Amino acid sequence: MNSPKQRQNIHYFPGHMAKAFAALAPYLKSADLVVEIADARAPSASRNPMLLSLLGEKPHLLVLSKLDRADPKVTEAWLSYYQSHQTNAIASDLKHEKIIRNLLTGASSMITRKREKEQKIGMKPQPLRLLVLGIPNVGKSTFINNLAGRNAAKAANRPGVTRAEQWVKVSQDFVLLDTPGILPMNYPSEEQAILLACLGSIKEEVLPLDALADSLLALLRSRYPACLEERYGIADVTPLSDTMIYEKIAKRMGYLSAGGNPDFSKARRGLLKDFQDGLLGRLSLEGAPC
Ligand SMILES: Nc1nc2c(ncn2[C@@H]2O[C@H](COP(=O)(O)OP(=O)(O)OP(=O)(O)O)[C@@H](O)[C@H]2O)c(=O)[nH]1
Ligand SMILES: [Mg+2]
Repeated sequence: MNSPKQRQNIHYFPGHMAKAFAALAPYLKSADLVVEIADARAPSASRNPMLLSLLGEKPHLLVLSKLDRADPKVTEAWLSYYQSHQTNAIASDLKHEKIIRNLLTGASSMITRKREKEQKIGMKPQPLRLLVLGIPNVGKSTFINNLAGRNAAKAANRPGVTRAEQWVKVSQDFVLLDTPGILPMNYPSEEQAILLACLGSIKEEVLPLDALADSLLALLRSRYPACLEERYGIADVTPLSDTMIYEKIAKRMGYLSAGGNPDFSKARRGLLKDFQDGLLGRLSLEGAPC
């Protein structure tokens, strides 16, 4: 896990992200509210401190996406944590839940303030300008499509889908700016990079897949052994070695070599894919701080 080669591999900041980061300042200036999207399954690792450092006094709403994929109790704990740390935050299933009401609640004080200001200077109400940002694949474009009620922004389950900024008018109340996902330039820890790769926010080629699956397995063993047991028909993972677990996964899922032996590489890939597709249940990889 800690070989110098692997450490080198996870520092990933392609040119288009540098460009997108440099382009943010003027958009930020004209925005009324910054909506930062992070993944509810790893709310800390999926935030980018580099983006937050730009915000200054700008009103900010944190939206934890993929609520339907995260452990509900853990998400609740994160929301209480934010509430007690003066962070405006909501959690949502951006794919299936109409988030307009949620957003209106989260942004209500900002809307009221803007309307009061406009009224004072005799100005017609203008739509609130929302700048949507975050790391890749967290659901920024999905958030915009959800509000717009149409596929106004391209969204897909891989990092780097949005490549350029795009304004989308959503209603009389909101105009939104979709932005390309931007990763931190440097990761504070290897653990964070591993979490981001599990969430699909870093391209798969960037990390050694086997090591990634092993890290995910370690996390799942400690946090959600029952999910592994249920999905792969294992009675008790506790006494088993990783190799034995992969062997059981391979047999259960039919990941076998031509000779009928368990294919460990396929079993590792299968585990990662099952997590990414939500087939292991609602799991959170990071608990809220106490
Ligand atoms: N289950 C679930 N899937 C979601 C949710 N939000 C987004 N997704 C999925 O996550 C994937 C990424 O969504 P995008 O909206 O393209 O993410 P993005 O942040 O715009 O990604 P980039 O443009 O690559 O930076 C897509 O497959 C979405 O359908 C959610 O709340 N729940
Ligand atoms: Mg996008």
